[in-house]
Amino acid sequence: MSDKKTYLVAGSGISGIAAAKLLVQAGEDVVLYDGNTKIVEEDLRAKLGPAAGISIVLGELPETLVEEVTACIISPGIPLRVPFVQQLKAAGVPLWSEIELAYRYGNGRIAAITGTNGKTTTTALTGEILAEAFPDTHVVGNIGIPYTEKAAMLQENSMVAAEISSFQLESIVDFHPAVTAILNITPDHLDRHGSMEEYIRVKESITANQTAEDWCVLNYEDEELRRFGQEECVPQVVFFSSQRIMPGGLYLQEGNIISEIDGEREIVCHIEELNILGRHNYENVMAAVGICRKMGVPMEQIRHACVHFRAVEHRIEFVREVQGVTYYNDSKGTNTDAAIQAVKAMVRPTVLIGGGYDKGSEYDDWIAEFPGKVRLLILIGQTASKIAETAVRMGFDQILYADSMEEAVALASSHAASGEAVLLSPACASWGMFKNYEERGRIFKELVNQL
Ligand code: UMA
Repeated sequence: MSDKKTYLVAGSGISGIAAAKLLVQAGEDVVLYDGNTKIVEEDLRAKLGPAAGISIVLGELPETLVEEVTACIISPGIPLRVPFVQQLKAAGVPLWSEIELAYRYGNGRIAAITGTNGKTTTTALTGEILAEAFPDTHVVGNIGIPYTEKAAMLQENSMVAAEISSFQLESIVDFHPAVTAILNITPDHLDRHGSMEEYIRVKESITANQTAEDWCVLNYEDEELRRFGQEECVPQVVFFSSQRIMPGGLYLQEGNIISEIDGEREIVCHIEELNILGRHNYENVMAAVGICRKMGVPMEQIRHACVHFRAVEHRIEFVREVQGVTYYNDSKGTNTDAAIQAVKAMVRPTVLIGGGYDKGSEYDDWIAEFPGKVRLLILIGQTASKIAETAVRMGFDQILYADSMEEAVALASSHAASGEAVLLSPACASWGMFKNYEERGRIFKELVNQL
């Protein structure tokens, strides 16, 4: 009898395709399943490449199939409450998230990063720091590169920086990173997890298989994470804080990022040496430093990577300095919450370019952050007059209008004085004027680079 197993890969997005390819390469039988009947099977086969010969099931999952399955690899976007998953569970079929599969087939030392906000930036920076010391470094996960896509090439001495979402953590079994980090936990994805308690439990389960030999980096200023670190966390804890001195951990002091890990007080760098802005980003840097110190990177290499790190594209991304004016692209600021972070991060008087597609949002909270930060507002798009009315009602009347991004950048550059900043952070979606926020950000950067 063959010991070949049949794996059901659920979801045919980038996780499912990469998971199916990995299993086929390992010689297993695979059924790729997706609930969406509109998917064209030929398109999937094209994406599967060498795995194109596998069975594909679209729509309803036949009950007979459930009995044949060894394990189901579930894509992060599929909620566990859906009927076919419940059916598999009832039949005792093990459920593995796509990162669990990658962990089982992969090798190397893993740094796994989760949290509600900042995980992409922290993972990207962690990857860059690790790469300074270890040439065989891989950045994977929720950041947009399925972990299973890289699993087969991971060797014993490979380093992995993995961004892990709560969706991916729901179905881990043995996933065991050497170092984990939880950056913060604020309400998000509650529709999926049911309650804040459950969302917290899932996030903290990133440490579930860690032992007292391992490490977990936690934000001391997040009350829940402080409690978790002090009372429950099995691996050894490194705390970071942007608000107070953290003996034995990481903190900010007079603008310096300080590490006291391993009992040695070291200055990582001054925040003005960084190319990313804002308290939340200094927290991301502290987390990445803590992770990489525990992954064995010497401080000099950590420092070098930190001061050369550029923001993830479109997130308070430094573009260029022209005649003493610094330009930032925060096209990812597609809602007021994200745009508020960008305004708060500004350390110079700022000319702000905002406005865009109308999602029915209110702008009061965003404008309330302007005093002491925003000197002039340049408005574009459908929401221009709605934003202007709110601003004027709230006592802010330094407003100009532009019909295009080209005009907005020209206006901004002629009004911004040396020592000031120009920030594109629209608080609105881009639709109507642009295909998506990426296109909006790229056009802004092109115009700034032409100045
Ligand atoms: N599907 C079903 N049944 C369902 C639901 C979905 O069959 O009940 C199918 C859909 O028809 C679709 C497929 O599942 O064909 C999509 O799978 P997916 O949503 O898991 O998408 P992937 O393309 O595999 O991308 C996923 C992550 N997506 C989500 O978590 C929703 C990506 O994160 C991640 O980059 C990628 O794996 C690689 O690891 C995106 C994300 O939005 C960026 N993440 C959330 C966040 O950051 O807040 C968690």
